[in-house]
Amino acid sequence: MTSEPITLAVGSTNASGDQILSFKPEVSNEGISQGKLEVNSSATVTVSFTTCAPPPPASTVLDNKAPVLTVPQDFSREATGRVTVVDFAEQLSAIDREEGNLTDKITCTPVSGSGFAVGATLVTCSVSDSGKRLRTDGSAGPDGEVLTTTASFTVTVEDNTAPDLTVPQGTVSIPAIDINGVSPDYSKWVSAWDLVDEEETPMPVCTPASLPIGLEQTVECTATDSRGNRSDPQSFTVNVTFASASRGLLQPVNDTRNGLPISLFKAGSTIPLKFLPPTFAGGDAATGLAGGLRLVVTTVPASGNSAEEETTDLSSGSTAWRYDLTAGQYVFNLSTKNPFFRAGMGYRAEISFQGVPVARGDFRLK
Ligand SMILES: [Ca+2]
Ligand SMILES: [Ca+2]
Repeated sequence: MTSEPITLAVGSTNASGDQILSFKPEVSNEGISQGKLEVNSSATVTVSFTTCAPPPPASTVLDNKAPVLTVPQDFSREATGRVTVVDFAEQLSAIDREEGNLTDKITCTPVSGSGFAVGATLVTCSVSDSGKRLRTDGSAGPDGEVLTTTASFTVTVEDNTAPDLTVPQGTVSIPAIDINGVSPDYSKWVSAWDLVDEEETPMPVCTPASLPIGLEQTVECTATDSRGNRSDPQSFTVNVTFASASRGLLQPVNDTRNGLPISLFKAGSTIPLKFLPPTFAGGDAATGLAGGLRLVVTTVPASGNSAEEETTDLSSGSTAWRYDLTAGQYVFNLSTKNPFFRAGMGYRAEISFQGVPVARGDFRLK
């Protein structure tokens, strides 16, 4: 290519006395790699150019870049057991400029899907590339140093769940150990299970700790795990009874449960009501009950008599109950002079201590 002459400013001279010209062609420099300068006496400069091939683009090897590793934010999970399986693989990713998706090469300690104990656990993940390098033109360059990226997050397993508490559904009967009742070992009837504590779940706490002799007493229990999560209270019913069952009356009142005929007494007479003492859990006879015994006499409708039962408590105003140490029996002399007692009627005598039956017998008046 040639161009029209252009006028250039004259600069200084070099050591040889040549004129040095400095100029910037007002044309694209793409095709200009060299030129030729001629200087004449009148300082007219003629510049001619030859066309050269464009220079090849510069192509250098780029530095390797480390993979970009993405891990979850710190997060929490509710415990599902002594250890809780936590899966976070779906939340991991790694992208490398030179090698693309490296998610499959991520390693974590502990690994996703591990069992995590209650509390905070630091998870550290890392991923390494293969050290590949690229040229600026996108072609593969020589391998460089392998680069590793590390990232951490915290998994916190929390236990906010109270233990499962199990109490009896029906009424529990517990024999008294003495006249004051019993301090039950509730672990025989009550249990708790906590997902995290498992077999180390603390025993439930039940109140009251001790119970008097008596029926239909309410016991309330709660279960608390080792981290202080307390269950809602649950209650059940306890009868504190005697170890021996309710017994029949002794002679002179026939025990009809043994097949004897019903005893017949004259109206207005005094009937001795006697029975053997019940026993406590250890087998000892309960001989100190006299002050708390209660007698209830009920009419038993005779055949053809449709009258409703009547009930009366004759314990007050009658001779007191006493324990006959020699005979080993409780004794109560029942006077039938009271108008409640009438010839021709049948009666049932029921004796209890703090509501717990201890003896029962039937008789008739003539
Ligand atoms: Ca890389
Ligand atoms: Ca728990």
